[in-house]
Amino acid sequence: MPNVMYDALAAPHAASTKTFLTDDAGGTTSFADFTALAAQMAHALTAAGLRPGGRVAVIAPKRVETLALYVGTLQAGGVYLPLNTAYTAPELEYFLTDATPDIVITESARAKDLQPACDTVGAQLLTLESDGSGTLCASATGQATTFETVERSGKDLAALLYTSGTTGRSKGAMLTHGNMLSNAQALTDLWQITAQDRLIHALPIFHTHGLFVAMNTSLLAGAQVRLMERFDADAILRDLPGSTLLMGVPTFYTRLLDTPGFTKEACANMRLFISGSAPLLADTHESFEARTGHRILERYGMTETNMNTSNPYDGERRAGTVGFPLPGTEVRITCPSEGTPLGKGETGMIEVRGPNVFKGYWNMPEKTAEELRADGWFISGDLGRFDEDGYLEISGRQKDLIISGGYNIYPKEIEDVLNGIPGVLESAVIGLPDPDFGEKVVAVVVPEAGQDVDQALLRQEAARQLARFKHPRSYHIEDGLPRNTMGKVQKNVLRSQMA
Ligand code: MCA
Ligand code: AMP
Repeated sequence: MPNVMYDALAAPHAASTKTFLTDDAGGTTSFADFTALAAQMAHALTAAGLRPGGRVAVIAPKRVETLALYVGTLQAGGVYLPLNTAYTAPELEYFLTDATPDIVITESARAKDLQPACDTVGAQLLTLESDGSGTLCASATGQATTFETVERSGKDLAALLYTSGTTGRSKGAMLTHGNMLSNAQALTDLWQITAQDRLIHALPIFHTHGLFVAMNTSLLAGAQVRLMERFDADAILRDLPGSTLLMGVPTFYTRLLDTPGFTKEACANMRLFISGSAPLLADTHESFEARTGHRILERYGMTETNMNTSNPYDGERRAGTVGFPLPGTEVRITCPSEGTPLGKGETGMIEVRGPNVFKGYWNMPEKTAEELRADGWFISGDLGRFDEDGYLEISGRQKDLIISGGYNIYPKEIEDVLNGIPGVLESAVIGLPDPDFGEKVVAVVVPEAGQDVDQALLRQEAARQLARFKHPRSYHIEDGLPRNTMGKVQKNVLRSQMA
């Protein structure tokens, strides 16, 4: 049966004995073994009750089996829903009850916490441990290594990815087979990824960057992937000579620049370094070139759209810009309040239209209507302008968002937690510059009149409810927050005060 993503990404490799994945322990998996494992995963999922269009929620370690689970989900007609392994139980409970998956895959250590939500939505819970054992693999092992692919057209959902909302609740971005394949094709062509490439993969596999940008392009091109459990500059240094490609967030590049031994010679075999998910400082760009002789290629994307723009492969990679719209994708600048297109060189809202743009937010028609225009333009929430040569510069964000080490953090979510603590009148969470993570989270808390707020309590409550990367790195107790005449908190004023 035709299945858009599976047919392009996995089926062509079913008989290939070439190495696809190499892991930290030196284990290798060929393309053929990978597609066989994906088929076994598809059987295991179906046996556990996955229906075409059903969601498979995955909170699992970065392993070959997890990637096979992704491809197996697509093959079985399911919708892949990856979730950050750092999320706390209350965070995960929200995603599971909102997405109502057929299947939830997680480590057994989390099973007890997640079982009630699974029971509520009628999901089957299977386990996948960091050593590859667990009930999922136990079920997969005995299954056939081929699977009758479930039909999926370009319009069918392939993935559901949550992205936090500026007004609190996270929104599930519905991505179709057509969205994902068109983007993978555009990037593979543009970045000239081929079967001769070997990608160093040190990103997490629960976000667009590490899963779709990195894995979909590699599968499409038949490239090899060196799968690292996490970012480790020394491990990358060891793998550079046998590799050609690295995709990372700016923190990867600043950390590599801080690593002795990261030299031109060490990078001699490398073809391309790609950066995204957060702004790459022009300074980092220049230092990187001076050190390695390579100009980092910066691109720009979003969960809702996959990638939108990229600096050129051939031609000038301009620091401080995210390049040109991808072939097939349109980008325009509009007036943030009126939505009308602005003139050349003017700064405004970045809007995106094309085959990469998602179908809408899961169960949130009003939110979808607010951000996705009827004629297909998606309102990104990022502000920018095209320079005189057509390179897109991102100048800021209209959405209240902090990007720390490539992870998006919505201040509102943290403020809601802090405001719920007894004795807290109100709070404001801001991002301040950080040399390692780009931005760091800082909380300003105003106690109720006559009350003392215990910082230990603030930390404790943040730890209970929020993933570690969202925790404020410092708390400041103040008598009040700066406001404009409309009563709105002036976060720009707070940022300069706190800086
Ligand atoms: C880890 N910590 C963090 C972060 N990562 N805190 C804030 N921001 C972070 N990004 C916490 C750890 O829990 C730890 O807490 C402490 O900070 C220091 O951890 P460290 O060991 O230094 O961190 P790490 O494990 O080396 O991770 C840093 C990292 C990682 C490699 C930059 O965060 C990472 O892989 N980021 C990539 C995120 C990503 O893939 N984003 C793409 C989203 P403690 O000290 O208490 O233990 S997709 C996207 O944005 C769009 C679509 C796009 O365009 O790509
Ligand atoms: P996410 O919600 O995780 O999809 O993150 C998407 C956001 O990351 C975008 O809306 C931008 O604000 C930001 N982003 C991604 N790539 C870049 C980049 N190269 N430069 C600046 N910001 C970026």
